[in-house]
Formats: sequence, C-alpha cells, structure tokens
Amino acid sequence: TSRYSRPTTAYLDQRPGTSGLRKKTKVWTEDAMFMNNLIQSYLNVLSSRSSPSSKPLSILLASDGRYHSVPSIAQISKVCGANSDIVSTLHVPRNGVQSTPSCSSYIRSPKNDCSAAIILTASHNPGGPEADFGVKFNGCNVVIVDPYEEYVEALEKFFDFKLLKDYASKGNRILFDGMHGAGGPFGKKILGDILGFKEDCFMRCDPREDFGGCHPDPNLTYGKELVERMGLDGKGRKTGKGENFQLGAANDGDGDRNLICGKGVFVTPSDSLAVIADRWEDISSNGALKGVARSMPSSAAVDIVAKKKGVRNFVTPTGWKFFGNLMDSEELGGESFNPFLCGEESFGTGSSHIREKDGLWAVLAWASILAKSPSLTVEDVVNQHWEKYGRHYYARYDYEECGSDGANDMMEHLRGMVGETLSEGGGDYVLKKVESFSYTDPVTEEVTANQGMILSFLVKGSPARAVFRLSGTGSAGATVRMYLEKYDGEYFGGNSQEELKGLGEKAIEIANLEGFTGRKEPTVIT
Ligand code: VG1
Ligand code: CO
Repeated sequence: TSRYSRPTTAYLDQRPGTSGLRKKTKVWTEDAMFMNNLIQSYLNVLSSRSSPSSKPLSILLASDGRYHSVPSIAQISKVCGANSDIVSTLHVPRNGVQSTPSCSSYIRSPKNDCSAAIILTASHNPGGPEADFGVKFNGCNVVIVDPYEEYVEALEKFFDFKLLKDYASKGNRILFDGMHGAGGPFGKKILGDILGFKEDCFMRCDPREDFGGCHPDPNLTYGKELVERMGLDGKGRKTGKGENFQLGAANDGDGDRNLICGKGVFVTPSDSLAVIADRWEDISSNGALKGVARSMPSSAAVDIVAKKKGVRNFVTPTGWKFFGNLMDSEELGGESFNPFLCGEESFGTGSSHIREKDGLWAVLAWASILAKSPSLTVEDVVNQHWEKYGRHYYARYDYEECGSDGANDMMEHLRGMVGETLSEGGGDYVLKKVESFSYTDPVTEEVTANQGMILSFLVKGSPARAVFRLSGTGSAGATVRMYLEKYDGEYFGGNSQEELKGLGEKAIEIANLEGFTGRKEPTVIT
C-alpha cells in the first residue's frame, strides 16, 4: 500500500435505501473505513462513467449540520485527495451546512461545473452520538462556495418574488420552523432577508448538531410547537387558540420536506399537492403545468385535479428518484414534462426546478396562493378545494423499530392474499382486493416490484384503501408504514384521523399486525 491507499474489505450492509445510506452514528464514528469505503465506491462509479479523456470531477460536499458532519467533511476531503486522478475540486459551503434542495440546484447550474453532490444527512432522522448519520449522493484544493446563490436564483425564476414581497410588506406573517436543520438559514435568508417577512416569523432556524434534541421530521407529532402556535392539536384539530399567522410551515433536517398549515387548519401533504396543482397559475411564472406525479401511498387527490386539467399524471413508488427520471425525459410519448409537479404523502413536494423535493419551494407555493388571493385564509383555500373535488381523508401510522422478521412475515401474509376471492362481505368495511404495487418506469422501462401492498375497500359504499409497506430509511429494525385513505364527495368537515380510525382497525386486523409485530400502538400517527 502506498501513502494514499488502505487495505479494505467490502461492507455488505452498505445498501442504500429510499434516499441514501443511513446508519446509527456509531457505525460511522467507530470505524472510519466505513465512510472511506462508501466514498471510494461512489468515486469508482463516477470514474467508470466518465471517458478516459474527460476532465477530473468537481464534487459538492455538504451536510445538514448534524453531529459528525464536520469530521466527516475532513475525512471525505482526504479520500478525495487520495483520488486526485478522479477528483480535481471539492466545493464546500460556508460552515458546511447546505439544504438538500439547495445542493440539487447548485450542481445543476452549469457555471459551477459540478458533476455530483455528497450530502451528509440522515434527513428527518434525529442526529447526535446516539442517533443517526447518513450520506445522500446526487448523481465535481477546496473551494468555499456561497450556498444560497443558485438556489435563490432557481426560486426567483419560478415564483413571482415581487408579489411575495408585497404580501410581506402588508404585514402578512408566516411562521417558519427550521427544526434546527439545514432548512433554517435558507428560510431566514429567503423569507426574511429577501422577501421581508419579519424576524418574529422564525423559530428554530439555527442549525444544531443534535437538532436541539428534537426529531427533525415536520409532522403533527414532531412539529408540536409550531402546530400549537397555529391553533392545532396533535391530531390536526382546531384548538380555538393560537397566534395570528397567515401560514405555518416547517422543514425537516435537510430542508427537503415541508409541513403546511393555516390558522386552525392542517393541510395534509396529499391535499397540498392537489391544491398546488389546481392553483398552478397563481404560483408559477413558468407556464402551464405539463405533468404531475405522486408516490403510490399518497392520496389520489391530485389525480382528479390532473384529470380535470387534462395533464399527464404518474403514480410512482416511494422515493424521489422516480420523479427525477420523468422530469429528465425530454420527451415521453411526444410530451415533455416541464414544468412538472410532484409530491409524496411524507411531506415532500417539489417541481422540475431541481431534482429533489424542496421544503421552501412548498412554502413559497402556498405563500403565492395566499398573496394572489389575500382575502382567503388557508382554511378557505382548502375548503374551496374540497367543494370542487371532494375530500380524500388521509392518515399514516408508523410503527418504528419493529423486528425485521415479524414485519417481513406480515408483508408475506398480505402477499398471500393477492388474487384471492375475498369473502369479507357485509358490514361497514368491505375488503375488495389485495394487490402488490409494481412500477414500470416509462423512461427506462425498468420494473420495480414489491413496492407495497394495497388493500382496496368499500366503506359504506365509498372507495377507501389501506397500504402497507416497509420503510427504506430506518437505521435499526424495520419500520412498518400503514397509509389510510377514504374518499368523500359530500362531507368535508371531519377530522382525518378520526374518520379513518375504523378503517385502520380493520386493516390492522386483516394484516394481523399485532400478531406479527407485537405492536399495539403506532409510534406516530400523522
Ligand atoms: C421516507 C418517505 C419517502 C421519502 C423518503 C426520503 O421513505 O416515506 O416518501 O422519499 O423517506 O425522505 P421510507 O422508505 O422510510 O418510507 V427524506 O426527507 O428522509 O430524504
Ligand atoms: Co429530508
């Protein structure tokens, strides 16, 4: 071995999940070779893709600021240095912190000449010595770069900043929760410095190594303080209290997720996507919407909007990479999909301005809707939407850190019901069929099978479903996700979690969830 090489063997558990590789922090801190191997593997793949004549790569190296980010940036710099035949330049944001959407816009800007991004994040998973660390890979001496420039440009191109500035100057307020992650400084910069929303509109916008001890996942459970200040309880019900903000929003650890609420109203991510699609003309300075996509577990609310508007609509497996392929297809069946809107029930929304979901983008989309019709509240916007299209009640139950065997057995049990003639007749809940979701990418024609079990029901005559899948972002055991959805064309005044409780009980019984996992209660309902 030379000064620049180390003997090593493969790690068999370096399989990336839904979005990057996530492990307990100790896995990374106790064995430096774990990171070295991973980065070397990325570099090997990158160099195998380039031709012998192509110039060495420039790579963006950033983090969401979580514990172990700083030593990792130093360590990865060394690995890249030892690969100087492959890598010529590393771009590192000031202080090392940059949100995932900003990284995406940075490497897409031709002037930066960057061909990849290594982002140190486990996203919405908690950080700290006892929590999680991870790496997302987007597929360019150390240059210290301004993390804001390209991202601000991309958003400026998309939205009408003048309209938004005007809205802020009239005293309208957005409560923005950065959850002590990478989205915080970006929220302050764009909403505060550029658009002029006031200082008292920001909470938890300073990035911290342990996210201030909070779980940086913007949902009703972990976004408790924001939700309370917006006059909501943990189930998304109006409390009658709360402060006077027109819009409430939170981002996750790496700034790519968003929670949207108004005073006394929580907007489910699936509804948010549908409303944005419906009011696209209010939002985008980028021309008519060309295509929409949602992940399969997300509700069908956006599908009916797409149908009404005559816009192509795709349903993909969970994870942003599937959207990216659609956006990158210059032409699919004679159509090109730009601008393109996509979203996931897991608080992810975004468009073709970048190739990642984008927490701030969603906040600006909602702010634009309100700025266009200042007499409307978020509640009005949502109610008008349901009046027009009907409502998809929606809720998700997460069972975190279950035993892997039990969780896998439960999925097998459900798979065994595919194609069966179901005898669940009578009663309020009639199970019609069980399917396993499989996706054929229309661009690459690649088939991705086993992406979740779909249980279709009729609930008092209305279509409803429960979906079960196993998470691909956990760092220990298996996380079971159960997604519940019920369409109602007439009654819009209910609370999602309450409306879906009965369906949930029925689905849990059919899946024998308690028997297989031993879990009586979910960790999170959102
Ligand atoms: C979860 C979400 C998925 C999202 C992914 C990455 O994946 O369900 O919709 O794309 O996290 O989000 P899974 O496999 O755990 O269900 V992020 O903000 O953690 O990068
Ligand atoms: Co994230």
